[in-house]
Amino acid sequence: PKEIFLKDYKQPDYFFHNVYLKFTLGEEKTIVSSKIVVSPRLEGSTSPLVLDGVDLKLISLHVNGKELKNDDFRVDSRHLTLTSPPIEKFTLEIVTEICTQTNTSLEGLYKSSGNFCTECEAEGFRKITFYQDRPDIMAKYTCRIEADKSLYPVLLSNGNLIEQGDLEGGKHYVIWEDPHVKPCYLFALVAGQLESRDDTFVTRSGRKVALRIWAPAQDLPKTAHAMYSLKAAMKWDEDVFGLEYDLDLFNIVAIPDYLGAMENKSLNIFNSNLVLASPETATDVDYAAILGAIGHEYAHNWTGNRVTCRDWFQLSLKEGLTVFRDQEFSSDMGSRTVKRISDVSKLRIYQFPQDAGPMAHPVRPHSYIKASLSLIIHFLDGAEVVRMYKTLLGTSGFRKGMDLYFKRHDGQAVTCEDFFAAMRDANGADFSNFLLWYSQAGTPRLKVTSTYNAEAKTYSLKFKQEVPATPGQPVKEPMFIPVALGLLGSNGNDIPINSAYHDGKLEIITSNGQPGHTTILRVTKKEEEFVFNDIPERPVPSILRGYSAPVRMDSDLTDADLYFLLANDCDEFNRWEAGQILARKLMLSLVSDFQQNKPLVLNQKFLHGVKSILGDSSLDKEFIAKAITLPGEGEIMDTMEVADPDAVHSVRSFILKQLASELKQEFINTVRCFLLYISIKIRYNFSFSPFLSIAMELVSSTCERFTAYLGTLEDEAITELALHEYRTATNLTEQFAALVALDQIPVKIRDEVLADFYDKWQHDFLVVNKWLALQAMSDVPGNVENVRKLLNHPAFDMRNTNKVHSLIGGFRGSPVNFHSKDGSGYKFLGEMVVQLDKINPQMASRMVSAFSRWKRYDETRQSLAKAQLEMILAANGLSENVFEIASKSLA
Ligand code: DPP
Ligand code: ZN
Repeated sequence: PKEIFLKDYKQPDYFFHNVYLKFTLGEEKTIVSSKIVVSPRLEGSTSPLVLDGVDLKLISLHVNGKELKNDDFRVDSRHLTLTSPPIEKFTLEIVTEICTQTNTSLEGLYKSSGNFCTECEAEGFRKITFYQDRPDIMAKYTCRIEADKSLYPVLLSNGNLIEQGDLEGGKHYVIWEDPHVKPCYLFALVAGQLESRDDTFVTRSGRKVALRIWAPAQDLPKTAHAMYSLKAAMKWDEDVFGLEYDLDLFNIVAIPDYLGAMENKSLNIFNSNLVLASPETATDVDYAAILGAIGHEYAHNWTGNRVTCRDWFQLSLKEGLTVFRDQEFSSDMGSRTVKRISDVSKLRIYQFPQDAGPMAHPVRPHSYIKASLSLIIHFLDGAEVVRMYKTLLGTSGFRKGMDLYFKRHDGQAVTCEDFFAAMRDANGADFSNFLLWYSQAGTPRLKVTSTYNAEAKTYSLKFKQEVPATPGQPVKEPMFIPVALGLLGSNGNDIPINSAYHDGKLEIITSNGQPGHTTILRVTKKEEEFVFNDIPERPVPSILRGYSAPVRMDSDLTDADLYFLLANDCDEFNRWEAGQILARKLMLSLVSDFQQNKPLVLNQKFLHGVKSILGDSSLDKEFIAKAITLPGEGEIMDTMEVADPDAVHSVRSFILKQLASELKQEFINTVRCFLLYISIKIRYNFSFSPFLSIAMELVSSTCERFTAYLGTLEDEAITELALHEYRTATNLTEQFAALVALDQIPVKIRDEVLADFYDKWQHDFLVVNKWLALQAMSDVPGNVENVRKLLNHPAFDMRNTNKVHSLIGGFRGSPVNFHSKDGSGYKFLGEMVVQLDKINPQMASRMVSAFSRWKRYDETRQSLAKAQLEMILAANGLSENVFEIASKSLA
């Protein structure tokens, strides 16, 4: 496999202008005819024209209407090369045959549950026809589809439907025309038996847009929340960014077996679980995921589609920006603090560990083997970079930058520098070394120390930063870190900050529209000091408010300072953060006790902290749930020299158990109070009101978290309580909450209840997936055997991404059983990767990445994991996807 480098980027030798595609969809084979208007970039160019193509059978090839002779072109397994194409504008016609029935890669054109659909990002279009499959080739598309009318009554593609009619032999055809230029990765086609929920949206300039959400007929009732989300997203983009939708039709399709979601122009395609929800079966997490996903793909219409990426190294240009935009959308639709907490937790769980391991790469990578691989990488870091522009420039400065970006680049394929330049130029901003956020890998460490001078009434903060070495980048430069800061006085309020000495110069400080007296400091050097004047008493600093930069911070704050922030900070994010820092410190010190065989004792101050949060009726319920959630085991292991899954798991379980037993009454009261909300919901049987429904779901899944707490008590009474709840539950949410608790208890009743649950819900595939995931993640000893059994259960299917994700992916996320010291968990995952790679390399590569941090563990686990990676690499016919991750992990 060949590595591709950013520095080798070259402009294409040929441009494509208009593309006419014709699909004749068939059961045995599909014929794709394309007619492309081509022109050389440089006049008189004699370069060959190289087209990408994989798994295609070439039927015919014409240039300007004349069939090409054998010595005018070459075909191999990856390319079709025209050795000497005309030196002026010409028409290229290619007919190919593809076999969609055997395509299980979920790329290109394939069949899913009897329907045809496409996925072309990153490089799937080359599985449809020969093409210059790169995003900087932008063209206008017309697409004709012919198919059997009874099997495929609905035929969709991008843009506007301009013609349709019947053909002989029970067939029909449609012609779609997309007036906007686009790269081929945004092409889409869907054909099948689908029905739509219809609505309309009138844009602020009066364009009436037809909205259609397509799904199999029986699922249509579950699309209400998706439609609500779509309309909200369209309105939000107008209100916040002045961005209007640009066609008269917007389609969304829910496909049961789809990898994530895709922003194809005017024809977004989603995995069904990102579209379908009903109050009976969805939890808050599902509702929020749908809102976020629909918001995300819609937001791409401008950030990704109207302005796209020049090459796949620039993926963050559209993904980082669009993830940021969907985060903002969700924040505006619900609680900003709670959303920020979830996003930062994800960053810590997924991004930071990756950035500290062999797969570490900058926001914009320097090289890759397989372009589609970068798609599995989270874009949370890229979104953080975009957020920092906004923190530095303020809301209106950021908006000015966005406006200039669209003014300059609408209809173009551009780079991260272009985005940076628009932000800078629109604001006349001095960004010094900000671009390093794109090119340096690794999470910066920021150390902060403070001193108060009572006589001079000055307060000093010293910052020291370091970016750790990462593969291929041993030496790093200091980053530009925006630090949002507040100084709390003893009354808990912010002390106004007016001026500071920085670099020996007096700087006047303004608060830039932030809450309280928050100030944005620009930390740009390896070491740097700020001295604040007129500070009447020793303050408690609230540093990195709202998590203003994606760094790992150490400070000299005492536990007393942290408890003070937890109680008083006007920045709610930092209140939560103070609690997390305390919990992390507590967990790490207990881990060390555990390793030294000392008895574990829970700090009473911590217990009281949790108690006071549980009992604080003024706090938002979701915030309470976040605040009492301990940092995850992965997050704690990530901060250890040698990760010790046994110790971390024992300690976390110990704390949960202590809290649950000492605060049993408080937890039960809280659960009761939540259950009350749920029963209100059931009693009044609310008709669909999205806000209310979201609020209710939030409450009910919060309740799930509490019962999980209680489930850690192997107390018979709790088992009884959970069983009682399970049996008397009148809806899924309640019943599932009880099941979550029972799932963690290794007793016979567990199996019976799980079997009973399946009997009840087997008709609903979304619920069945949750049931699979729940069992896969269980901490009961020796769970790998249960998971192996489930592979043969009728509910499981290796070809279905959602089921693989739930069962195998779920198991991979269980710290106890995956990391089992007898190697059984690693062995299981190794076998699964090899099997899965034959069916779907993209899914296999997602699974193999669980091994990438093997060096973080003890020697026994290291050698067990290494053996699995070596076994995988030795497998016959390994895909590039899995090869890239497995080989980099071993390097
Ligand atoms: N571009 C796609 C998305 O944004 C990646 N699957 O969801
Ligand atoms: Zn995206």
